[in-house]
Amino acid sequence: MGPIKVSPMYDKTIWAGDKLAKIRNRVWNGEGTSWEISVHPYAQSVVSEGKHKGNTLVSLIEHDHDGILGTGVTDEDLLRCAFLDAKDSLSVQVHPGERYARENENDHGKTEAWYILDADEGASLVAGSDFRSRDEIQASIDAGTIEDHLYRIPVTEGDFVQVPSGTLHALGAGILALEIGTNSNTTYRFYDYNRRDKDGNLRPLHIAKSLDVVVCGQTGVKVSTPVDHQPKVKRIVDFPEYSVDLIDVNGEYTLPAWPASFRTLSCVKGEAVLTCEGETSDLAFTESVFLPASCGEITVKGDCRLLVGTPKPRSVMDIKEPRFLTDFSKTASSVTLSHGVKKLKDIASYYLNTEGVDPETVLYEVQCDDGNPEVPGSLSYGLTTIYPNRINEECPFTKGHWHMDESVEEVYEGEAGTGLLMYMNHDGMTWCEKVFPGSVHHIAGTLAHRLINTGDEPLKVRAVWPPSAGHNYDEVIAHPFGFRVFRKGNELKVIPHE
Ligand code: M6P
Ligand code: ZN
Repeated sequence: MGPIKVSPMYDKTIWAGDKLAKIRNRVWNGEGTSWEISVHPYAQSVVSEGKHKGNTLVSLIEHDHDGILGTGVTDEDLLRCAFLDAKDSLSVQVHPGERYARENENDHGKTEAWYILDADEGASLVAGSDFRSRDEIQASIDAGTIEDHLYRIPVTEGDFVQVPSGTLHALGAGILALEIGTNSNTTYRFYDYNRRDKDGNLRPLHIAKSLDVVVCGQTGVKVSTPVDHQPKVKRIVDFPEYSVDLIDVNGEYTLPAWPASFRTLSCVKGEAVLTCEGETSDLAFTESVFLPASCGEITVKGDCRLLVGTPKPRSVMDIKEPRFLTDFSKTASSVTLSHGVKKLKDIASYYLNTEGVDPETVLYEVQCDDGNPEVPGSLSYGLTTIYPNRINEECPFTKGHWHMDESVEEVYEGEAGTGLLMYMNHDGMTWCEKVFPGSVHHIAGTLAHRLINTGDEPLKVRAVWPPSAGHNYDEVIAHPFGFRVFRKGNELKVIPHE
């Protein structure tokens, strides 16, 4: 069996935009959503071409469950593709997970991922909040300060935003997004900007249920994949429920068969010609097709970007690779890691005498899996490497900092080389701990901290800290650490900071 084409089903919404209608050259009457592929009772896709034309996808499944969905694939594994075309912001909302939806709504849970096809300049969306508890949310509702707590993510074409069930979220104004999500139509509207529809009515809110299902501290994750027309295959979304692979085709690509389950295939840039089992069909820009489990391999021709949604049947436990390795090489293409480099010229004023030393000398670098500074409990994991340079005998060091939030601690762990971890309290009292492979340092939030390489090898130190701590460098500039550390030959020489 080949790809199955179905007809889109449109819904009017108060926030609707006409970007999709313009792309599709159709008359627009305020439709903001389009269910592209769905077997949900709310909107059941009907086959639009071929010998099954006129039948619902559901009826095909009833006749040939294993051939269409795959053996062992059940109702709760199904996926839905839909467009959201927003001229105005959607309500701030939250979807239940599977367990709650089953027990309370006779529906499935909703986890979703948005691919941004088009976004107006400066567009952003909401995916998460800094609320730490339901009590905090309730207090903010009472005080009318919800908007101050929402976590906004700027987006542009090619961005993916992952929104697991339980995340407070709202697609923003000026965005056309394709949503690939689980098979659900349960939305709890939490906040609607007090806006009224054309008849002057507020839309109903579902605050109690929202509070039941919201997962505080859960934020959406953005992965940017700018359109560069270079052929590639990347797994961008890897939820427990399903994955989404991005496939950029420029020329020809063979999409292998996947007999384990059905898949969804969407064209989000350009257009493609698909050949499967000797039959050829077009896949237009913004079109999605359903690939039954029995679908053979597909040859794709064109200059296009495709998204493939693949369910992970819940009866099978998923065992994944770790996201990245200690050398910061990534095992999943959707992981973003940061890398900062400090040269002498960036921090020359911290040293006693930089004369004769090349300002381009790299003193240290920090590789990091950055947490989210807007989420109080989020963690960053970094590796600092300080190279064994001497700045006129002064040992190289990190800038050193206090945390902006001094209630926040940090842990360092020595991995290679030898050095010192210098501490300073608010009285200017300065002391050190030795750092060597295997040394562990639990840093109090009330102390400034700086690493110093006193050895002949790179000093490598791992660090774990909440990025919400912030870095206070100014205080260290105003009141420097009490000592400078030099090395003359094999001797350490410590002099008080003037
Ligand atoms: C560690 C952590 C980071 C810090 C880095 C470099 O990896 O403590 O927060 O940024 O060291 O230190 P600094 O910012 O003081 O130069
Ligand atoms: Zn720190």
